[in-house]
Amino acid sequence: MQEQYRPQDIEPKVQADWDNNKTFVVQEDPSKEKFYCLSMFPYPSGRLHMGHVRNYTIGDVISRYQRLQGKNVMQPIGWDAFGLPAENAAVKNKTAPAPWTYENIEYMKNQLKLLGFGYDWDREFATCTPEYYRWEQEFFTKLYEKGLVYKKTSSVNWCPNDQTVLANEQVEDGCCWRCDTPVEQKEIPQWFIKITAYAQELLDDLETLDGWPEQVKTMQRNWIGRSEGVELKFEVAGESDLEVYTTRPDTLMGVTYVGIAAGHPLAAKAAQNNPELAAFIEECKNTKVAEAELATMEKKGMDTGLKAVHPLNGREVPIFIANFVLMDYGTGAVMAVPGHDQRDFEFATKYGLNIEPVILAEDGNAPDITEAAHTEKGVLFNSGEFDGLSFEQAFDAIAAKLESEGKGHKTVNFRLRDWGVSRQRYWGSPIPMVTTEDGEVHPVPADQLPVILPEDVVMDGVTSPIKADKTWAETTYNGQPALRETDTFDTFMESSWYYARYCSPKADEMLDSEAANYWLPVDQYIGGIEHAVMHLLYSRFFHKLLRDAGYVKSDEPFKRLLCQGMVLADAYYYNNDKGAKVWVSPTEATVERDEKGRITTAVDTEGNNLVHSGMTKMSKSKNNGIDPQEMVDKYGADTVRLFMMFASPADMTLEWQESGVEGANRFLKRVWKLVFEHTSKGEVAALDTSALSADQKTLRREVHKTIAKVGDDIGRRQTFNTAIAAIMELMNRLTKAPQDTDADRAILDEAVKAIVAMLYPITPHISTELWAALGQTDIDNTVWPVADQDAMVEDEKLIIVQVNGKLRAKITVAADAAKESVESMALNDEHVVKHTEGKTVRKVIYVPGKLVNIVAN
Ligand code: ANZ
Repeated sequence: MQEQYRPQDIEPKVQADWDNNKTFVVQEDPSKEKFYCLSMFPYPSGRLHMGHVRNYTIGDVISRYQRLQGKNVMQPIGWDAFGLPAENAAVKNKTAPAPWTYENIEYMKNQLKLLGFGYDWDREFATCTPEYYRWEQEFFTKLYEKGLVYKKTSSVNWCPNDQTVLANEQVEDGCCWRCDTPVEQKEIPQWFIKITAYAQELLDDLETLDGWPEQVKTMQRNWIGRSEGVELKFEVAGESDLEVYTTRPDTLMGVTYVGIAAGHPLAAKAAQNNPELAAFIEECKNTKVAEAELATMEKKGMDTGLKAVHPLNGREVPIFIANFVLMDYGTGAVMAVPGHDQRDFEFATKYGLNIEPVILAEDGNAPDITEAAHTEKGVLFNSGEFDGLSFEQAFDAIAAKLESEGKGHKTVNFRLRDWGVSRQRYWGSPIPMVTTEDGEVHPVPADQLPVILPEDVVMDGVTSPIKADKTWAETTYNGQPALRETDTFDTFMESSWYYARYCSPKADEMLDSEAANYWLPVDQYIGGIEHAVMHLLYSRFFHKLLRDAGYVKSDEPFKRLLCQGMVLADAYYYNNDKGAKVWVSPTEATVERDEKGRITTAVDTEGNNLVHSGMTKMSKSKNNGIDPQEMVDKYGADTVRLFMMFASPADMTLEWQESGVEGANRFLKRVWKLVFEHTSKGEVAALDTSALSADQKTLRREVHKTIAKVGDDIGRRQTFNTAIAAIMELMNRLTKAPQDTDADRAILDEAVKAIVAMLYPITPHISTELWAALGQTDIDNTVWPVADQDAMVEDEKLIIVQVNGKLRAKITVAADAAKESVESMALNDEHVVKHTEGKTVRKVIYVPGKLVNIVAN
C-alpha cells in the first residue's frame, strides 16, 4: 500500500474493475430479497450539476448499503431525453435536437462514471428513442380504446414566445417560467388522459404511503382537492337553469348574487347584444389566473342584466360575470354569499351589492361583517326554517330540501383536472393518432407503431419541423388518406413509466410482467421536491393504469421517497458603471471573515469589491454554480461524495463550502494514514475478548456502539450526516488509542475494518483500496458489519437520583443491578439523606438504567 492517499491513482482503477466485472449488473433472483433503488433520471442538459451529484450520491449510498445487507440491489439510470431545452440549444447551435442530446448523454454518462455510482449500465436507455416511446404510444392507443383518452378544445396557457402550452405551475406571476413572456389564453384541440377517473384512488392510496414525506402527501392531497358539497339550480327567466357548486349549502339563505365565469355559456348569451359585456369577457379571457391567485387578485366583474331565482326563497338576485370564478371548476358558476365568503365580500363591496349574514358568530350574536366576511362555520340565523341548525345539520337539511324539490343534490368535487398531454413542440414522442378525410379520429394501429419522430431536421426556432413539413403528416388509414397528429406528448409521459421499463429495458413489449413484478414497487425513490406533485402524481396514475392493463400487480410505484434539499452557495456581485449587477463566481472571490465566520470583505480577481448576497440556490443567473467536475478533478470523487453526505441531512439544504470539502478530504487522508500505519506493523493476532482490560473493553464498546448507530442511521433513519459524524468520532478515539499490546492492535484491526466497510457506501473507492490493504477481498459483496451485543454491554451505569424532582446525587451501579439494590443505594447516598432527613419517603420511582426519583415530605 502506498503511503499517500492519491484518489487520482485509485479511483479510475476501481471504476474500471466495476465496469469490467459488471459488478452492478443484476438479474431477477427469486431466492434473494430484492431492493430497487432509483434516483430521478437526469435531463441530458450537457453537464452534471451539484443537484444531480447530491441526488445520485444519496441513491448510491442507499444502494450500496442495501447491497451489503445481502440484497439483490438494482440501481438503474437513463435519460429523460425529450424536452424543450434541446430545441432551444439546437436553434442556437444550428444543429438538430437529436445529436445535441446524444452527445450530452455520452458526456454526462462519463461524468456519472467518474463519480463512482454503482449503476446497472446494461439497463440504460434514453426516452427519445423509438425503442422506448413506441410502448407509450401503444399504451396510449389502448387507453383510447378503453375510453380513458379524449380530445377536447380547451383554453390553455400559451407562451407566445416559446410557442408552447404551459401547465399552470409553469406560469409564474402571469409569465412563462422559462422566458418571462406574459402568458396568453388560447383555445386549441388537445388530447387528455382521464386522470380524474382515478382521483379518489389516488387520494385514498396516499394513506398507504408510510415511507413518503408528509409534506409531499399533503401537496398531493391539496392538488387532488376533494371537496364535498351541493350542486343546485337557480332558474333564469327565458334561459336554462343555472347550476352552481357550493361547499357551504348552509349559507344558501345569504345568497345576494350569482357569479359566473367569463367563459360560461350564459355570459356569451348575455353579451350578444351588449358590446361592453363582450369586451369585458375578452379581457377576462386574456388575463390568466393561477388558482393560487384567485383569493388575492383584484376582483373585477360586470352585471349581465340577467336575474336568477333563489331556489328556496324565490327572490331574484343579479347575475354577474366575475373574474374570480373559474370555468373549469365545479359548474363555472357560484352562489355568492358575501357575508361569509371573502372573495364574494370584496366583490359585493366593490359593486355595491347586498351583504346579508346568515351564520352567527361564536358568541351567539350576529357576526361583525363591516371589514371582512365572517368565514367560520356556526349556527344559522336569518334562514327561516333552518335557523338554529349547526353547519352539519344545515348541510344535510338544505341538501335534503333541495333534493326533494328536484333543485339540487349532494356531490363530490375534485380540483384535479384531466391530464392534457398535447404539446405543440417538436422534440417529443408523436401522438399516435390520425384523422381521416371525413373528420374521424383513429388511433394508429399497433402494427404501424411506432410513429417515428424524424431526427434529421432543420429547426427554424418557431414551428415544429413535423408541422412545417406538410408531407410528414400525410398517411393512410384503412386505405383512406389521413393526416397524422403533429403534436407531441408532454414529456411527463416518458417520465411516468420509466421506473417500470428499467425492470425489462429490452423487452419486446411495454413491460415483462414477471420482471416487473419481481422488482416493483421501487423500494427507495430519491429526487427533488419540485416533482412532489406533477411527476409523482402522474407516475402513481400510470402505475394504476399499468396495473389495470395487467402488467403489474402492485398499486403504487414508490414505497419510500426521499426528497433531497437544494444545494446552495455564496453569491457575490458588484455594480458596474451602468449600475447593473455583475455576478461573480464564488470560486473567484477572495474572502475575509471575522472571528464568527461572517464575511467582512470580498474581492474578485480583478480587484472589484464584492457584495455578498448570501447563500442561495446554485444557479446560472447568480453565477454561483460550482462545477462538480472541477471538484472531482481537484479532490477526487470520494471527497465530493463524503462532503455531500456529511454537510447536512439529506432532506435539508446543503451549503457548499470549499473549506468543508477540504475537511472531508483531510478526514479521508487520516483514515488512509491510520490503515497505512496499522498494516505496516504486520500481522495481527486473534482477538481474545475474554482477556481485555477495562480501557480496552470501553474502546471496543465504542466500536460496536458506532457500528450499531451507523447501521441504524443509514438504513432506517437515513440520517447519513450523523452516521458520518459517528465514524469521525470513532476515528478520533482510535488515533489516540495505545498500540502497545496484541489486544490493542486486534481491537484496532476490528475497528478499521468496520470503518472501511461502513464508509464503503459513501466513499467506495478508498474503501475498496483499504479493504484490500487490510487483507480482505471483494468489498462489493461483503457483509455489513454486525454490532457485537456482548461488546456493547456496559458493566456499570450512572444513575441520576432526584428528590422531589431535584437532582441530588449521581450513583454508579452494576449494569445488571436489581431494582431493590439500586433503590437502597440511592436512599442511603449521603447527599440524598441530607434532603430526606426528617421527612417520610412516600414513593420511589426507578427508571431502569437511568434515574431514581424519591418523593418525600
Ligand atoms: C357559496 C359559499 C359560501 C362558498 C361560503 C364558500 C364559502 P372548494 O372548497 O375549494 O371546493 N366555487 C365553486 N365553484 C367555483 C368556481 N368555478 N370558481 C371559483 N370559485 C368557485 O371551493 C368550493 C367553493 O368555491 C364553493 O363554495 C364556491 O363558493 C366556490 F361562505 O359557495 B362557495
